[in-house]
Parts: sequence; structure tokens; C-alpha cells
Amino acid sequence: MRTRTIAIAACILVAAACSRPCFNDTLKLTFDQPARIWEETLPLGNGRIGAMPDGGIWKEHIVLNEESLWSGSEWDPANPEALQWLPVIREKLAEGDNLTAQKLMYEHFVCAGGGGENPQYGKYQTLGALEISHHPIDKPVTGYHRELSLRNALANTTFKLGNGTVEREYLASIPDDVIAVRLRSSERNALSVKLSRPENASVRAEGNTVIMEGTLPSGKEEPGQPNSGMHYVCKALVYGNGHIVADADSISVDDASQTIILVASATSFNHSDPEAAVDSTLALASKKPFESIKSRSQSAHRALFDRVEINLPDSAALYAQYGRYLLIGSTTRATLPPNLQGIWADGCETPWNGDYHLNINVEMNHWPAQVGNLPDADLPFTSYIEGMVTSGERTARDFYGIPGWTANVLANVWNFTAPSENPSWGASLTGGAWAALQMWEHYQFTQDKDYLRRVYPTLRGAAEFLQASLFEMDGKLVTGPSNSPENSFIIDGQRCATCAGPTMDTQICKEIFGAVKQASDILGEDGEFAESLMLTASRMPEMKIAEGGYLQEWMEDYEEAEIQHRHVSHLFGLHPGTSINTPELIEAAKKTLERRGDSGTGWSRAWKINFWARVGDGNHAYFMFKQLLAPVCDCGFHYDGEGAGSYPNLFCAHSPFQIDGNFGGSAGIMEMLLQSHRTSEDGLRIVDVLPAIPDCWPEASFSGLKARGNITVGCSWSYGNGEITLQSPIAQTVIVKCGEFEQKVDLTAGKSTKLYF
Ligand code: FUC
Repeated sequence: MRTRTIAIAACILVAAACSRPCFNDTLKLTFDQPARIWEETLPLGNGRIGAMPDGGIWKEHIVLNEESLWSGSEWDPANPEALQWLPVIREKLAEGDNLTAQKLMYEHFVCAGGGGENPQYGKYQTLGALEISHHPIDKPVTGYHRELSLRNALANTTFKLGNGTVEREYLASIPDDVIAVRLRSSERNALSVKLSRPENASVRAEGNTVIMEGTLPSGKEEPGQPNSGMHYVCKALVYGNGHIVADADSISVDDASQTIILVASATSFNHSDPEAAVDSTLALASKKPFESIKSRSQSAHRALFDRVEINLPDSAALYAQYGRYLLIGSTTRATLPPNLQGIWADGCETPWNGDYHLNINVEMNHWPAQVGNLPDADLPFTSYIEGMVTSGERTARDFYGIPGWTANVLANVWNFTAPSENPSWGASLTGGAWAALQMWEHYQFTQDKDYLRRVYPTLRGAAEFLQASLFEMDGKLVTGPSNSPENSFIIDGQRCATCAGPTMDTQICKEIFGAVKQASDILGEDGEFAESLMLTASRMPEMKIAEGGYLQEWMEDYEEAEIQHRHVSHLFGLHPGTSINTPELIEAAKKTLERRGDSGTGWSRAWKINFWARVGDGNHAYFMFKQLLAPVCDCGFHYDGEGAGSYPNLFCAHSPFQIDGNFGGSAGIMEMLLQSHRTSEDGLRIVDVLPAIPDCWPEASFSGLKARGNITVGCSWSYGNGEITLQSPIAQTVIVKCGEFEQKVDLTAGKSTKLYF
């Protein structure tokens, strides 16, 4: 199995140098023909709006997205029975009767209204498409090329038409908040422009603008009633040197050698008058020459993207930078965090509602932010988590009868935080705390005390809920009812997921209690509560190593229903957590990983890169990276049929496309280059440089990555020797490790320090 996949992965790496698609070291995705499937189109985004041109020669289809376009609406999912059944369910768990506990969960401890299946839960949906039809010309098309430059956030398509040339450029501007397309040809030509959407859209053209608007279902409508949910407006403004005429629902352009299309959109999620917002955006942008829109877009993107350089001998650098590119493109102007598809969904029936899953997925979306020197990229997530608190307090009160706030697994833009419809996966009560830990991560990297002060109440509320939720079992404080996402075990010959104190929950509790304690010390407030958390943590179970040498997923060494399950929840403490930090636990973590295997969904493979990087095995981490690259469709490559890996445009395949694997894989590669989660016995931060590089990277370099403590780190190395550069805005002492090399270093504020090994 392993040999076969290596061969396939190698094929994509070889393909990197020559055939189609081509991932080259100039940080470009290039193709020599138009996209045949959506997963060959090229993603552009400014955080709020996204576009995916397919580079069609006569008919160009550009999928459009707007971050907030959700169907559904808010409802109260409180289940009046839940609270009274909670002690009974816990009693059953304490008696070891998990099957009855689970049965009672299904009967009495699910949200009212059907959770993710309720139309009011809603779905993230594509905004639609910009369709450009070019009048076909009977001349041969040659030299076709399309590419996405990650550095410039610019896509283009070029080809020759007879002896003439055609060039098309596409961008999603951060400063001007528009999708901009420029179509140029050496000969004058005719084309038409329209907007479309599979449902809930009315399209008309006026003057030189196509206007598409509509209202999505809220899920509350009576049969026959018009939709009453999210309203959206999208306009495409068309101008250039041709003759422009509005038809009923499209704009025709005649005799043009240059046409520019600006697309703006807004929804009622953020705007009381979306049309006014769109009009003012278009009015401002269209005053600027296209060259200025393009250069402003590039400068804004490069100000973020160029902070990091990674030079590795193969496509790992491209993959890492693609993750940073996608993160910039789905967060910079955003008010919402990237969902399961970032802001690049195609269609109205998005997989898993295109929502926010809190038991790995949305957190993984943010892993490259801090180490990848994009500290602001998790701010939309910060606001999103803060926005969950009020609803999360209701869930804490209605379902658990306690203070603080919580969110379980499913989350949308309508404040859904309750246990979902299926307790076997949907009642994991640490989702909110896991999300909140990204806030602590943000502080640890940036050292921004104002930020810490801002988020402290949210962190505290998540810890307060968990502390109050614990109950005593076998003399230890445990969470429950819960599960270990999303695995089951065999008990009395049957599959069961419901349990008390799964290893991951205990790890998350201890992690967030520790974070609140440290935050309270730094801010000099709330000391008594923080101390109480430490006492609580000391009464929780320790991790257990099973007889087989692996880490136990549950308090009992149950037989797993799926030994190779995609989630590896009990290694939360290895990554992104930090509690698996002794030689014994790390050894057990390795055994766990070996047992779990090297396969899994896209995001699972990505997580395993991070795991193997944390245990210091660069070769295995690299092997997992190649597993993540495995081509998943027959687009010129052999398809190995497993379904997980990468699409031709390097989107991660769960499958289907799920962006978490892109972000997790990108973070994993950076984790192979730099880690900073450890501290020495005397409390000094350890900066681990090249903690897990594979044998095939003997000579390479990186710069601009971030270590905790707001330290910017670079390194270049060649066959065991090299140079490390560190820069910190404040004076601090750290320990730098790199292989055998170890040095205590006093960093001077603002000055660069060089070390040689
Ligand atoms: C979790 C995972 C699935 C999928 C879904 C969106 O439930 O277990 O694999 O990624 O989220």
C-alpha cells in the first residue's frame, strides 16, 4: 500500500516539473488548457468575495462567492427535557452502561428542531457565476496558457488566435473590494456578459451593468410564501473601448479590444441596504484605471504574502505558500472565518452545509495563521467566537444548567451552539473551548496584551463552562456525556460513541484551564478563579498508555470500532495541544499514529503531517505530505481511487473539496521547519529550528516564519551546517535548538541575531 502511494505521489512531483498542471517554484499554478472540472479552476479572494475563473476560450465561467451568503435563520434549539435527563445519563456512564446512556442521549439530549437538517440551520451557498461569452472566431487557438500567481494574487489566461493575441486577467482586490476582469485582444471582437445563479435569483441589465439579486429561504416560510431570508445583490459593471448595449439580462459588447468587468456584491448579513453598498463600491472602484486597481490589489496582497519565503527542493514550498495564499484570500477583508470551503464553494447544496465544524475543521483552517506570519488572519475567527458566546451561554444553561458558554460540533452564522441531532458525533462539549484556544495561540505568538484583555472573558467563559460541567467518576473529574470525535468503541458487542472523559476532552480542559491561568497572571486579574482551575485540573485523569503501548482514546482501553479512524482526537495533546510532552507520551503517540495508519480524509492526512513533525520524524511527516498530494481525479494522472488527496488546482480533497486540509498541510510543512511550543525547565521559550526535516531537504532555506514570543525566524542550511536569524521586537531570552545545536540567546529589541550551526 505504502509503496504504491509513494509511486503516485512521486508522479505528481515529477509532473511538477513538466506536464499539466504544473506547480513550479515561481509560486504559480499553471495549466495548458481551460478547466474541465471546477476543481481545475483558480481561486481568487479578498477575504469577503471570491472568484474562480475557468479560463474557457469562448465561454468563460467564473464562480463567484460572498462570505456571508447563507440560507436559514436563527431558532431556539433548547430541548426542555435535556437538563432533567443529564444526571440520569451521567449515572449510566458511571455505571459503565454506555449503551443505555447513548440511547437516552438520542431520546432526550438532542437539540430541538433537527440540528443541521433543519432548513433554518441553513447552508452556505455560492453567489453565482459571471459568464462571459466571446463571439467565436474561426481561427486556430494556439499557445494556450493559464496561471495563478500566488505572489501577485493574479490569474490570467493567454493564447494566440490565428496571428492575434488574447489576454485575460482576473483579480479579487483587497483595497477596492471588487472582482476585476480585464479582457484584451489584439483584434476587435464581440462578447457578452451576464450573471447567473442556479436558484433564487433575478437578473436584469441596465445601462452597462448586469444586476442579479435575490432572497434565500430562511427556513421559516409557510408553503407558498416568498423567501424571507438573506437578501443579496451582485452587480457586474462593464466598460471598455467597445460598443456597449444592455439586453434583457446581459450586456453585449461589440468591436472591442479591451473590456473591463468589475463585480461587487453584498448581503443583508452585514448591510441594511446591500444595493447601496454595491453601488458605492462600484462607483469608487470604476474611477480608477484598471492598472491602478491591479497594482493596488497586488501591493495589498504582497504586503502580507511576501513576509515569508520558503525555498525547498520540491513542491512542499508551493503547498505551504498556497495555504498562506488561501488564508489571505479568505480572511483579509472578511467578517467571518473561512468555512469548510473557505469562500470557494460551487453550488447551493454545499457539502456539510458549508458550515463550521468545531471538532477539528474550522480550527485547522487557522493553523497556518500565526507561524505563517499572518497574525490578523484569525481575527474574523476571534469575532466569530465572541459572537457565539451569548448563544453558547444559553446552551450551557438550557442543556447543562451551568454558567459559562459552550458550543458543540456544528456551528453556522445563525448562532447554533447546541448539541446536534446525532449524539454519536454531535455532542462533544469541548468544541467552543477548542475554538477559543486559537485566541490563546494568537496571544502567544503576537504578545498583544490588548488582544488578550479583549478575549479574556471569552476564554474564561469557555473554561468556566467546562469546569462546572465536570462530574466525578472513579474519583476523577471528567466531562460527559461526550464522545471522542467521531470514533466509536465496542461495548457488549455493540458500537457506541457516548462516553465520559474521552482523552481529548481532558486534554482540552487542561489546555484551556492552563491558558486562562497564564492569561490571568499576565493581566493581573481574576487570580482566584484561575487558581481554582488549576485545582480542578489536578483532579482530572492523567493520560493512559494501553498495554499495546499506544495512547488510550477513552478512559477504558475499549476496542475501537475503527482502528484507522480519520480523527485522531486523543492526539490533540500532541498537536495543536502541548500536553503530550514526555518521552513516554511521545513514544505512545508514535505507536498511536502507526496504529491509526497513514491514510484518511484530506484533513486527516494534513493533521498527520503536523503530528509527525511534532514527534520529530521529518521523513514520516514528508511521507504524509505526499499522501496529501495524492491526485484524486483522472486529470492526466493515475487515480488511485481512495478519494482523498489533492485536486488539480491543489484544493484538498476530503473528498469532496474541503479547505481544512490545505490549511493543515500548509501548517504542517511550516511545523517541520519551526516549532516553538516547548519551554525549558526554567521557563524559557524553546525555539526549535528544523525540528523535523526529511532527508530529501539537505539544503534549503526559509525566512519570515514566526515563533511564539513574536520572534521572526529564518534559516538557511546545507548538509548539516547553517545559519539561523532571529528578530524580536522586545528583549527576551530564548533557547534555540537545531539538531545537536543548542544555545541560550539574549535577543535585543529590534535587532537581528545570527547563529551558526
Ligand atoms: C467532521 C469530519 C468529517 C468532515 C466533516 C465536515 O465531521 O469527521 O470527515 O470533515 O467534519
